[in-house]
Amino acid sequence: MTARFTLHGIYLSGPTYKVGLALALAGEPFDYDHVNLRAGQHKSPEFLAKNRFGQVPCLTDTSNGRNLCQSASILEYVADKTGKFGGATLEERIAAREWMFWVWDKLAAPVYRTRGAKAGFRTFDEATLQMYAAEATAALSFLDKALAGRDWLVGEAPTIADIDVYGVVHYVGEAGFDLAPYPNLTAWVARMRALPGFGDPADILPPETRAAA
Ligand SMILES: N[C@@H](CCC(=O)N[C@@H](CS)C(=O)NCC(=O)O)C(=O)O
Repeated sequence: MTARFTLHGIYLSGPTYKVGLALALAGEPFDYDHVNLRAGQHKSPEFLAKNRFGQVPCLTDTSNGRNLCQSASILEYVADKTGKFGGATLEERIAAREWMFWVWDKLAAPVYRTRGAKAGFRTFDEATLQMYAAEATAALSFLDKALAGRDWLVGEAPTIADIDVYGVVHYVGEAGFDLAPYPNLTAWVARMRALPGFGDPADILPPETRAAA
């Protein structure tokens, strides 16, 4: 049987992982379409017709033909359609959205870009790398304080804010930063990893196109 959702992405992509993780945690099987960025597939007319920004991830909802883009926006859609992780009240939904804007603003760039540099995909001069290290440290420290005395970023249960932020925090080690100085954040990471359905990128994103199991 064809799955309701098709995730278009690449296994190395943090934003693609966030969406795959949200679907996995929601218990929603999905078909997976490997987009070959090296070959420029994300700039092909067929792909641009799905995502005008020419980026992964993209999520197709085959029940209505919608193609969704921008990982945080996709998480809101998944929460809306599955009824999971969206937040219990309007206040929680607003707070979740605020966290998702915050993480892209303050943590995603320094972590993802430094990780890209470590893996040899990106090149930055030393001053830029130092700036990213300072930004990552400030944002991780902020997150650690925000998690003091609470289990989840918003309300009393995990939301797409946690999934979205986890989708960046997961790569902190690969970027060469350390979570050890942040006990609240480290405990939250353990809670995320204990959620039913949780998987690492390698569990969730295959290196090739694959139908839902
Ligand atoms: N803000 C976007 C960022 C997506 C993004 O940066 N995707 C990268 C792969 S991780 C990509 O497609 N890069 C190719 C490009 O931008 O041309 C999101 O959250 O979905």
